[in-house]
Amino acid sequence: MSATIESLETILVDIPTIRPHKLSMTTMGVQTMVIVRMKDSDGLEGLGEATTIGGLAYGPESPESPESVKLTIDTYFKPQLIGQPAGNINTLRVMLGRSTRGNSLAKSAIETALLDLQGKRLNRPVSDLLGGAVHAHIPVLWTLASGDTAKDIDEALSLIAARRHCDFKLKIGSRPVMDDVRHVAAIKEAVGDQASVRVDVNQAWDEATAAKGMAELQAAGIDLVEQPTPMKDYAALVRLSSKFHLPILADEAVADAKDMYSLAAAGFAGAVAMKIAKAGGPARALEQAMVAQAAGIGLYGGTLLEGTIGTAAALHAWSTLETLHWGTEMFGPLLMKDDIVVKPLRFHDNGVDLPTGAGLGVEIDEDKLAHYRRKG
Ligand code: MUC
Ligand code: MG
Repeated sequence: MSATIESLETILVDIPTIRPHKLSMTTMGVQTMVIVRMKDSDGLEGLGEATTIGGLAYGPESPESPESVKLTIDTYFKPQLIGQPAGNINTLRVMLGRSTRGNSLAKSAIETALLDLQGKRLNRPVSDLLGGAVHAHIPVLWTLASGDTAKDIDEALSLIAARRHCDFKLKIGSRPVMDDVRHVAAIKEAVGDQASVRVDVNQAWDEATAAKGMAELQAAGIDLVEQPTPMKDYAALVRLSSKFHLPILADEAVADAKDMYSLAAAGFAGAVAMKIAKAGGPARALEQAMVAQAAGIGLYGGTLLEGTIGTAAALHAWSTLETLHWGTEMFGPLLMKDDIVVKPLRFHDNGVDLPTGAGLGVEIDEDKLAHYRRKG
């Protein structure tokens, strides 16, 4: 008889960011992670994580907050999962999918914990469970979002010199469009050809503003524009993607494989930010990748600024893809002042190493977890 799920604990962890992280909809000073600890009847433990950005500020129309992810798992998922065989991840996924609409963040944390547990049981890395890693070192960009042009330039130049990152994403959309264009153009001018500079508007522009903004950004040498217009407005994304040779990266618009199919079928050309949190887990995110590949849409490994556990889970998934056309943004752990794992991920040479070892290859530092877990 295979091992069964014996316990499931969810823990809210708050870690301050190294500097304010300014997006069009919120400024982050702290990141909250929901850590899942799932134990089986053999005494093995699987880890999972869910994050979002700025409480309820980010994402879809029925967003999940860290607190509501914890409640969903504790109240609705845990009673279904306890006592079930831990080894058949698809059966458990179908069960949760039937009982619960949406809630992709909570589902992603559970799928991650199940994969970690399975990997530990089989003594194989999670990437092997997903078909095997094609890459052991994965490119990672950095987001410049201090809100101050001069600070962003200093940050970019020192990261280029350290060979920590050579691609940068700028968070724009909270200011008038020409203010943003001047900010972006100054950074591109300062880094020149040493770096690829992209922007993320996080849905802040209407279509006319986006057309003006994209024309200016194209002239300034920007490489990619992420989610310029509201997520549901597929027609605007399609029109803008055919108007400019500056490519668009669909982020909030596309959560999973079905969304990817709809946007591609509507005529979108460009790229997609895959996120395990949007899709409902690492395996689900890879389903989306297959649809995007079939439609000729470029792949990019996205983040909801997960800590090391969630970042490692996504890296195992992205490592199985032959081509990540736009690299990844799996820098979440670097934005936080501290970590709750024994061995942090190794970021070097403009990327990160895929963790090795069984499961995710990540171990909790119990003292750090006790220190940062939310009290009361
Ligand atoms: C987003 O919308 O892409 C990813 C990197 C970052 O700085 O914010 C996130 C969310
Ligand atoms: Mg984005």
